[in-house]
Amino acid sequence: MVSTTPPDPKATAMTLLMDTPTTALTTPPADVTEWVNAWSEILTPTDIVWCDGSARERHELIELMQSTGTIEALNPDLRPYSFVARSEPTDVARVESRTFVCSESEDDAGPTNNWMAPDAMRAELLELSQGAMAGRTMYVVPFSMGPIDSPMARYGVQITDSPYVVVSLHLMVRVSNRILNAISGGASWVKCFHTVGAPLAEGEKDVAWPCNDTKYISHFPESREIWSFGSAYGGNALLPKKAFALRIASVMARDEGWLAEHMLLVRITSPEGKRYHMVAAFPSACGKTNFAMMQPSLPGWTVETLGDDISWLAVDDSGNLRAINPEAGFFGVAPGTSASTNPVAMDTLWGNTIFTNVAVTEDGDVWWEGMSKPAPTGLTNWRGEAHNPESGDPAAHPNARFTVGIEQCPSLAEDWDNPEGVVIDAIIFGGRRSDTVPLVMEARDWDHGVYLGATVASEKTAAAEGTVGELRRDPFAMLPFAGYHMGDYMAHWLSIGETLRAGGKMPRIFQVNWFQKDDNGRFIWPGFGDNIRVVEWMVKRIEGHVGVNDTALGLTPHTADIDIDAADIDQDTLAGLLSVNPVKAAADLDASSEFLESFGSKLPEGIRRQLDQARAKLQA
Ligand code: GTP
Ligand code: SPV
Ligand code: MN
Repeated sequence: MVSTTPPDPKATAMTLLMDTPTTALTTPPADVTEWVNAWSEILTPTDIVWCDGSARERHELIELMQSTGTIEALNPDLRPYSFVARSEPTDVARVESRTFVCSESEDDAGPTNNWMAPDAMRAELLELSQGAMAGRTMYVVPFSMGPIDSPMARYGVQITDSPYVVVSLHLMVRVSNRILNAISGGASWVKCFHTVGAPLAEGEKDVAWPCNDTKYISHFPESREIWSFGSAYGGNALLPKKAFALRIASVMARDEGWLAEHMLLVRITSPEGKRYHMVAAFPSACGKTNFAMMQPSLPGWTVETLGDDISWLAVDDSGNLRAINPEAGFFGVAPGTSASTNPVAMDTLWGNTIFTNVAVTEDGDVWWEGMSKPAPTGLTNWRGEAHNPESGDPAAHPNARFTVGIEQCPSLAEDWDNPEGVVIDAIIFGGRRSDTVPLVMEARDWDHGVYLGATVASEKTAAAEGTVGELRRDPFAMLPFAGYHMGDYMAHWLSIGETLRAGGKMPRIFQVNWFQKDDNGRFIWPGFGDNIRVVEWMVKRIEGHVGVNDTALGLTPHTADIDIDAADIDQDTLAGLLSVNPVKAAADLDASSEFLESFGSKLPEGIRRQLDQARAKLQA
């Protein structure tokens, strides 16, 4: 390994920051510079670049990545200024088995997180990181989660040796050197260290997707730090997203009295012109982006996009629950996205988009399973080889993704980056369940709603490593993302309910399941734009226009109250989707109960009470 002396970071900063259109920053904050210098001594990068978030910087990195083969330009006539990246086949999704919450006490991480003592983890990663950036540039990326200067925004700085990560961050979050000024002014910031862990010897030729077989995605909740080693993919490497905005932010939220959630955020407008704001938590690859961009099939309804993956929620001075989207772009699932399922996403992806692990057509455009039928001939698959349709392998990786700025989304709400956020009328929980969970239910009250969130289970998807289709408990769709003990997390949700109750402004809580299947394995509910029919029912409930059936699981609709006019489904089928099978429900309750009881004394009394009530109701 070759060790080089990086240039004085301040001098580097001076020259690069001259270009910035955002601020005339003179000197980076001393604490950031100190942190950068300390890491650079360990990592021994060739040079250090302080990023400003400008279009020019992005352009230069895109040029660089084309020259190294990390990205390839698509046909500019079909997909202007858009690129495809192909990852190493070993680096295609979040690696939950290598994701750690390193709280001081193991008990704080809880049974659902991998834990290692912070000192031991630091020692291990420091050893791995010696010279890890040799031959590479270290980029210093200052970013804001949430509108800069919003009371709900939080700042961070990511160091990384991956230009792919820097460009992705440009598209997905607010990267700007204005944040360094805010930090100089005393704002706190989260330290995000990332390396692909692939040092280059002198003269060694780089590969298109450098990464390391050894991976660690480590979180230090007490010191608000993230150390990520070995992967360049998604949530493993784009640290502001899952690592910061969920794992570290959930700890900040616990300490400061708010919520950091794996939730989309939308504005629904009824034909009467009345607006409702809703958040929905579904596990990875279970429909958040699609819901957030819904084109309602019921006339007169509109859905405006505010966020598609993460929401930060807080009770304001008037007692309302408010939400912002801390991100500024999408890292969305490509397979299944089409002009019929999600035309808004297809429009959003017109250009300026980085696609990762998709297939490429003969004429240089993108393709993935579900985009069109039949598949075009002459595809290049996600590994860069000629696609063989006979092989049975997909042309695009099942977790292929698009990275694009939110401003390109045609359904984006005009005020999406209002620093005040929006007042939430309804919270929705959901999962991917072939059976057992009805199409929609309403919670009896807040605590029952928290119980519905706590008992979400979902069939696994390709968004993380593991067996696709296997059912797992995924409370609040936060199993891989809660930065502290899941039992304490549930207690925190119950306590937010108490605060809301004091102000008398309780959002409704619902549970949905778009994914029930028939005996042939086909989805029964039409889904996508037809999901508005379920949302319309929620609005009727909010307005007090319709009654419910009080079932053992929760409040379900009268079949006649869900408008299926002109939808591809009949009343009997709908009745089936809304029904509760007591035998399956009892088995599910047993599984939930076993999972929740594993929290021992950390399981809040409020959740245990709900479990007892559910059991009593099922036996009645
Ligand atoms: P992450 O980005 O991983 O958090 O995923 P997500 O929750 O945003 O999921 P997304 O909306 O990208 O959908 C994932 C997959 O589910 C895609 O293949 C969609 O086509 C499919 N999907 C989304 N909504 C529906 C629906 O209502 N019905 C059915 N059958 N499939 C859906
Ligand atoms: C998810 O898995 O929920 C995602 C993709 O949104 S990633 O950013 O990789 O976590
Ligand atoms: Mn997600």
